[in-house]
Amino acid sequence: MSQGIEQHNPGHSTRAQAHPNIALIKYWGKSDTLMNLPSAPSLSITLDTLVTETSITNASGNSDEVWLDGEKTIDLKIAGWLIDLRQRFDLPPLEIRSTNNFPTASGLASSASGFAALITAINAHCELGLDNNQCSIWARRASASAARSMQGGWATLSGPHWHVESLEINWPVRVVVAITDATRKAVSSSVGMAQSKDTSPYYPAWVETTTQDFAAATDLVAAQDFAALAELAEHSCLKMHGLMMSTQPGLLYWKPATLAVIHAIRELRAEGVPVFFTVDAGPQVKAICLPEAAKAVEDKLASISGVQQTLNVGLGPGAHLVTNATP
Ligand code: 2P0
Repeated sequence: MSQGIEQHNPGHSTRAQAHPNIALIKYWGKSDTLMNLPSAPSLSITLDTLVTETSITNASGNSDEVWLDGEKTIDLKIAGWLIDLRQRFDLPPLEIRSTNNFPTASGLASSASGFAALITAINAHCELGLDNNQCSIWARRASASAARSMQGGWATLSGPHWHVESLEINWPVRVVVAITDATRKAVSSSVGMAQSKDTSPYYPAWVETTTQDFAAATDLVAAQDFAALAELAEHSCLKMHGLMMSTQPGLLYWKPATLAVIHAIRELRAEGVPVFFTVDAGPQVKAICLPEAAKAVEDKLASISGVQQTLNVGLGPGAHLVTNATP
């Protein structure tokens, strides 16, 4: 499967795009840090509008160059992942340029879209011959949530193979993102997960019940049972944040406005609006709603003090190539 460096045209550039995904049944914790295997399955929706675009060219020098949002960067996670990839494939030094049209590392799943776009672009550029499942396994080794961004729409990541699978359902929900603080989070997900596993007394119960939640949620999505999915997804989210808060030192990703938005969403649902919330490892709130409710949800969340910006997005495609131009 190894590809010779001499096959790569130095001027050739390959671009790929991928979108963040939002987990409704959450992933938090690993059973194997070397292969980055989650300790429990997760279920997600891949978004449109928010996008990572990554371009790959052969580097002019002898080492990789990584540019994130226009700044030359040394990214240890990318560097370590490339070492693993080179144990399997013969890659030339690469110039990697990646841009996000949304805040990086603030709970909007930039590592998910980032690594999904990266493996998609490298796979094509270096002719690795990986299929979508294999790409999702390489994406997962970098960031488990990245495996899910290989797939569009409703997707799952579960054992024993731990590659992405599509739920093969056309259920076009909308997601209103309420941004309350766009600065980088203080504790990365990988570090936080390890701390939770090592220190939280709730961790075994989290793993056991998330596996049950996942099975129930796949059935609810197949039945398009929004009301029951709303209750289960909020439970998964709050249970994950309970686990985070019970970690030592406690992981508290919320801002005051995060809680205000959660309460507003619960009030809307009590009034009959089909909407529920989820929150990841950051202070933003994602309100998942049926399409007819999206405008009212966005208007309500935008009016809350501390909400800096709202985004109203739909479901998007999996990672894909943009172009394969040779200048
Ligand atoms: C998720 N998160 O299921 C959960 C919910 C954040 C909270 O997956 O360690 O960047 O690189 O595998 O995938 C974010 O964690 O973690 C994440 P690693 P990742 O979306």
